[in-house]
Amino acid sequence: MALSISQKIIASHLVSGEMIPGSEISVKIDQTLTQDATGTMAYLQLEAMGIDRVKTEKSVAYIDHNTLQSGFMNADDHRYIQTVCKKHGIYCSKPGNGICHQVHLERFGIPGKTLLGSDSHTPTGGGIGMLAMGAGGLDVAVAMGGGAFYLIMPKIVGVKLTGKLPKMVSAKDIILKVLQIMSVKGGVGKIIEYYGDGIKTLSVPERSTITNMGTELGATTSVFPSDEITRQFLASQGRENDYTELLPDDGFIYDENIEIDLSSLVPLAACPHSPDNVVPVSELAGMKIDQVCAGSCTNSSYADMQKLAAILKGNTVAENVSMTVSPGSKQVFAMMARSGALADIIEAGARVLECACGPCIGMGQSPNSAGISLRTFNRNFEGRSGTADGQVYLVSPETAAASAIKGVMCDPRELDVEINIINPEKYDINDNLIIPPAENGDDVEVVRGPNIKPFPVGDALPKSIEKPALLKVGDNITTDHIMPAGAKILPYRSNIPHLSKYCFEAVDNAFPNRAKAAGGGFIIGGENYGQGSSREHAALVPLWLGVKAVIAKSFARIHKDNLINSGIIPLTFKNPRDYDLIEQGDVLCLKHIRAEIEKGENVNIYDKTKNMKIELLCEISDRQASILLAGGKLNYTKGN
Ligand code: MIC
Ligand code: SF4
Repeated sequence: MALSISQKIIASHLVSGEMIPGSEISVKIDQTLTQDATGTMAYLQLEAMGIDRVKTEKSVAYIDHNTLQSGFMNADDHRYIQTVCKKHGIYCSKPGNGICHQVHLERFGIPGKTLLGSDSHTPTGGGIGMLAMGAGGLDVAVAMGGGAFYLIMPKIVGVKLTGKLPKMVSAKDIILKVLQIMSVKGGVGKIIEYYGDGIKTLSVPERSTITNMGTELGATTSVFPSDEITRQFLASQGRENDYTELLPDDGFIYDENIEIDLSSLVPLAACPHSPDNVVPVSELAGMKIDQVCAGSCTNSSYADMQKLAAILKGNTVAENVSMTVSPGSKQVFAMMARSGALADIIEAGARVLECACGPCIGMGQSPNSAGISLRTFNRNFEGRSGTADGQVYLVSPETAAASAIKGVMCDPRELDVEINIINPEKYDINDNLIIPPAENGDDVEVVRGPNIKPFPVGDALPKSIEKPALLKVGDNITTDHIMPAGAKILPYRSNIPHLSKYCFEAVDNAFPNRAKAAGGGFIIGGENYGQGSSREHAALVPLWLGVKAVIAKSFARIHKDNLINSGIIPLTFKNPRDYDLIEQGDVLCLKHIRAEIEKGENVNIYDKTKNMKIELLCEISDRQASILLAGGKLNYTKGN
């Protein structure tokens, strides 16, 4: 049988299940990555599971999100991560070394391997033919301990690229086009594989921009073949030995097909507040802008930075615009300095930030009130920038730089500049900020600061639950809505009680107190509940506030897993129209919930306020049912 690229990787890593779309499988994980905002929790869980030494081929902890140190909290967490890594066999990439996905691609990713990361943009690794997936920290901790990763076998969507990109149109415009076609929930339960002659025109950094932002489709992951271009990239990173060719078999038939002629693409922009709200930049041309931020794990490669520099060179950022540039890694940053690109960027008046996530996760650089901010990032969810009414547009580096100097949204094809960026034959390699683990961790002392508080662990599922509907929300609720990030809150990622004060802050700031007063209850959600980040805090914090179940029209993959891992039941409406029947405040009763989950039956909920019964589905595997019955994955793992 002809196999696709990801099917080949799955087949060679399959631990259980059959590769039938929709059924549960598990795969062996070769590599893991964590970042600090999810990593602290993942390592606390690793310790709680009693895992002495990681069993993966390579596990790396990156410190890239919480790099602002306006109190002791982040610095304490950095110390904790660095020491816990040293003890348990994990490499630690120090702050200043760069954004996890960029550094992992440069220094560690290997075609054909599986990578599980506690960050939703882990699929960046698909740019070199890895099966790279995001997951909650607990799933990553289990994988570090040698446990398999469970997922629903996805369908395979083929995106055939033909032709060649026109001048000033770039990889970002390709993925924005795919988002326009498929929407933010179009990729749920699917892997996106790119093929066709057009891929031969795309370098690894360009391919990785596409697989990175494939996350915004809700896809399990996105993958490019590993071919001559991959070999050249690995060779330029001094890692040619890591190369293996990985192509789809001739005659493989994709479950769905999309075809894009690259030569027909134009510069695109995702308008507020969703990455699939895509229009041609030309339609927005002339719109006055306030801020431009370049960087993030989507567009911070050396080539992206060189493009910015080429456009900014000899120009000045418009007086109404504040522009920031965050290089993706120390390697990129140092090479920009050596090539002179950094000087061109500084000279033009851009504000150069450290190589970290920075403004992408609201760590500084929030726009002015109602400010229009153009960002080369991957998410423009409402409030994510740190300014509640900020208007974020997602664009390519070319559009960002052109608009920065014009002061208005500008189609970069209008500029009179030639940019011809050639990827370096040899990148400058210096891994001095990657701390290897101790050979024998026994003597290493793990340092814990006062910011680290115990995390909540669920209780075994009771026979029945009667509680109020604490909150009713609409479609596409993101994890940024459920558990916001940003400079004010991120330092408390290892302090769930403190974080709980901000749960659903932008939606309804009375929620935390209401939940506590009621002794917990239910959340009612629409389609694609929990899209976006892998942060398990969006489950752990509701757990701490007493949330027992979320009843939604549909769920995003990682968040659904995180709810189950925390012992919160993810339920869907059998008839989605029943969503309209339940109102916030209704008292709901799951009379036989334990028995229903045990037997794998449909779940009935009684709305006592309305005196009616509503049929729900609990679409989970037997293994997930056992996790829920145990009150979450930690209890389940300890009990097995
Ligand atoms: C994000 O882009 O939202 C983050 C911050 O990288 C998250 C992880 C987190 O919340 O810590 C992600 O994408 O998973
Ligand atoms: Fe960091 Fe932003 Fe990438 Fe998340 S999306 S990993 S916050 S750069």
